[in-house]
Amino acid sequence: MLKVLHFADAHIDIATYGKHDPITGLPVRVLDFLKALDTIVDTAISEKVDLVIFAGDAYKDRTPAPTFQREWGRRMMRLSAAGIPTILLVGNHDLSPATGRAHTLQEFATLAVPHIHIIDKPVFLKPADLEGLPVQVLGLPWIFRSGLMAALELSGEDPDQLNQQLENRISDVLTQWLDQLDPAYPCYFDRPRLRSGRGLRQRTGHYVGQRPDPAGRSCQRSSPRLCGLGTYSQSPGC
Ligand SMILES: [Mn+2]
Repeated sequence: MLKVLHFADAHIDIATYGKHDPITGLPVRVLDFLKALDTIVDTAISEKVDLVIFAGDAYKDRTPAPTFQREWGRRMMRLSAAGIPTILLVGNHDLSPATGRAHTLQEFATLAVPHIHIIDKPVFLKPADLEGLPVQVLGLPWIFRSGLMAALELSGEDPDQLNQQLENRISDVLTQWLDQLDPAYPCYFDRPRLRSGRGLRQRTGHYVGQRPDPAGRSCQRSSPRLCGLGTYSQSPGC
């Protein structure tokens, strides 16, 4: 059986309150996040998981300080060195709304870090894309509405109409992917929340099937072997 470790919303740089640790110089609160991240990485290695799926938000700040990048990078490199295929999906906090800016996970792709797979655009990963693992992943990273509009060549004159158009196009893409699923392999659906109008946000669930969103309906209909993974938050902006 395939062993998958999923986590999300690391936000390791949230350090608004509290003292600094005199030895590392890092905020004590950050040390808590890093300890939790160590537990995740240790578990992935000790349990010999086949795949790690991170569903977005390594940091809170989309321009993280080098110290935080070092700490995140050290831990991802442990997964890489252990030879564990690791998917890092770009979340809303990992991406700048400004066109052309790199996201916070960019360097792993630029430097082609072994076993680290960055999802920064909608993608359907098959076994051949995932080092031969018998698994499929539908990756839908965070895309700001302006970027989504540009990618889909939509104009934004009427917000309600635009939301509907976006929803339809995303649903179309997902439906096409779902039609191509190989029933021989399990499939994971990896995405953060979609950023768009309130109406669409309310209709898009974090987990497949838990809320009445087009992706959820399509996925439930398509395959009982499909599992949704995502970020989880009860409040906007997380
Ligand atoms: Mn988050």
